Amino acid sequence: MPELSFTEYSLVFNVMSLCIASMFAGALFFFFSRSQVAKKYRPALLISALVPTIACYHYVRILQSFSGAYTLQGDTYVASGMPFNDAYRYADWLLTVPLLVIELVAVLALSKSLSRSLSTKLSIAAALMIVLGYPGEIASASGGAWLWWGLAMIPFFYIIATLYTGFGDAVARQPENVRSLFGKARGLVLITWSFYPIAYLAPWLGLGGSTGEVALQVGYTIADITAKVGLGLYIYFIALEKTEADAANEPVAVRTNSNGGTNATEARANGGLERV
Ligand code: RET
Repeated sequence: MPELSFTEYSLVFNVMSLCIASMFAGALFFFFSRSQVAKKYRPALLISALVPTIACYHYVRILQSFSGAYTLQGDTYVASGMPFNDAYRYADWLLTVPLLVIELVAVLALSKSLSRSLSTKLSIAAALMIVLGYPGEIASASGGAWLWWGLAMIPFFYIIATLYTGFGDAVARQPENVRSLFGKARGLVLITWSFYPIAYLAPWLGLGGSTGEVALQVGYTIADITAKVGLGLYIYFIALEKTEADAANEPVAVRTNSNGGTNATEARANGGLERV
């Protein structure tokens, strides 16, 4: 572990701490938002809540491992001798990256067969990408790192290509607002996910030392918040739009309630028609 100045150490520590708070808040928000959307979109929001829950736990461990790897000497943080355990990140990604692609498919509520085939293909590719990347992350020679990087890039491109071309006309058939939100969610995946394979190579491209270490830790952490909570927010807005669109397309039976209002909104939030 390279020596870190007080400011560098604090930056990494505080960004990881911010990440724990964001993941916790995101998990709560997505979990309790399920009641705002129709039943068929709730699994997508539940997965959006599980992802930051898993990450929140792992970031507690990552932060603990990071602070244990350093000890303060004068005004500089030096290696304590305890290794920083990068495996927590990979364990987190192995669980959450497949779930992220599944939530993106789930929120569209496509036909069962298309939904199942897309989720299976994408989640297997996502897990494979992480498994293939790990040996390179801990490699001590650049040859090994490049080899595993190259292998992990195959499922990476497959996932991006499938997100852009593998949905057939299922995306085109969505209401306009949903199409636009889905396009942005896909763009967010493309941009945030592209950061990881670039950051991975940083130590082998000459960005070493304390600047490299701080950039890598801060970069991964911010990318994780955006990829998990940011994508979850898109999923939430897509689910809300689809709930509204479904309700607008159905002949909603309206009943006047005791307050003189109607139950249409409640009926929609519950997944469609309320028969009266
Ligand atoms: C690795 C290894 C090198 C090649 C590639 C990689 C891709 C990693 C990605 C990780 C995404 C993580 C996310 C986390 C969410 O919080 C494994 C670094 C392609 C794309 C989205």
